[in-house]
Amino acid sequence: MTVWSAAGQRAIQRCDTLGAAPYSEAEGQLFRRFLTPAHAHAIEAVGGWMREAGLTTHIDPIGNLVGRSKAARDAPALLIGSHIDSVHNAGRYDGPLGVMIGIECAAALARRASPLPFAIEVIAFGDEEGSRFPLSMMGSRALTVPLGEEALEQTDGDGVSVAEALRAFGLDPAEVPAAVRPPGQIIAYVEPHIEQGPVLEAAGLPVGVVTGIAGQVRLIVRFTGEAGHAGTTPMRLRRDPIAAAAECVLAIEQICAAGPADLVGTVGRILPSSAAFNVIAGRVEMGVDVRAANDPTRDTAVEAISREIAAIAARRGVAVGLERAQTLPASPCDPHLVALMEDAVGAVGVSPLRLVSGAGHDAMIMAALAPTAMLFIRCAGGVSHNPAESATPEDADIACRALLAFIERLAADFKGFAP
Ligand code: HGY
Ligand code: MN
Ligand code: MN
Repeated sequence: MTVWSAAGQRAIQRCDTLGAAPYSEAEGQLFRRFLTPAHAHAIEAVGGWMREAGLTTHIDPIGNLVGRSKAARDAPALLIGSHIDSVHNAGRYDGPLGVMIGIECAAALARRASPLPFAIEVIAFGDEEGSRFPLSMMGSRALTVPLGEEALEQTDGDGVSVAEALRAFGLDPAEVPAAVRPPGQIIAYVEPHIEQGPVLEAAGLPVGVVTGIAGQVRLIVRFTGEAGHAGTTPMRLRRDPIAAAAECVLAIEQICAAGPADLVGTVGRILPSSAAFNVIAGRVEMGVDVRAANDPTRDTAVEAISREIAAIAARRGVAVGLERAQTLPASPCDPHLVALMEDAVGAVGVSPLRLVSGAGHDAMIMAALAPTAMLFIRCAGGVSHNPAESATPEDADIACRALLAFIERLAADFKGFAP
């Protein structure tokens, strides 16, 4: 078995290990939210694997786990990483596989004959999915800007604030601004990640080169109708917010289906104020996710959706409030790094395919701090955010080799850091 097949095997096995208790909050499925005991257990395991690879580890003020190679203290670093939090009932590879591939590369580079001209840091972001608090990607955001009061006072479904969760995790919210990385410390950020789509599998390719990440908007829509008795309220007198929300779901689907192929709209959350057979709910909160490869397309769709929601609510006599909860601009990867990644993928015998990521990633936040690159790994059927998500040791192995070839090219190219 060549050293690399062990790397791919180990990366997949470690993701599988993290897919079960005590690294999950839920029995029989994977659910690992930011700053929970499951997150703390995952940090322990991943920290141990980082140290085995020769990295010195620490937890930063926002709860990210960082492993740094032996290099001069002030040496700038290439940051390799992804997230270790998950959605509810998640797959095992969305996030962790990128961290494990980073660890494998760090271990291989530690055996390199001559030292690299920069340090290697592998980072496991604690929050990317936003599955505990409304704002997502707090792990990477905290590296780019000081997270303010508003972010720290957000609460989860149990009313626990980010600040309280940090304290319970053993961290001090007052220290969070210290998580910001000064310009000049990071030469580039590279994120290996499963594709979470069908393109690589359809092309018969194990890895692909990401050119950019679609921008996304999250809307929270609050409908207020009139609660009533299901048996005694005539249909013509109803102001039913669930029916209004249902009509809006179909309208969102029609608007996005009529747009370009990369425009997508999803209602993944409809929360009624009551859930009973015999009650007309009084209120409904709906979550809408709209994405497109470029921001103008996305924003045009959001405007059309907002108009249609208002029209439907008015027609039904239902009051409606619409809040733009989050806007993530489309994020192009650095063209020079894309070219290096393309060359590296070719060097390991894979024909390079360029593709846009419809999924959001920490790389879109890290782009504020450093040039970014992403390497996609094929996943079966493109299935993700689903326990059926899967990737193979062979593809993980090829990704390790491609990423190592990328790092070698970056080192050959490196002329010192110009902050
Ligand atoms: O929402 C996303 O695209 C990512 O999985 N957080
Ligand atoms: Mn992810
Ligand atoms: Mn995800």
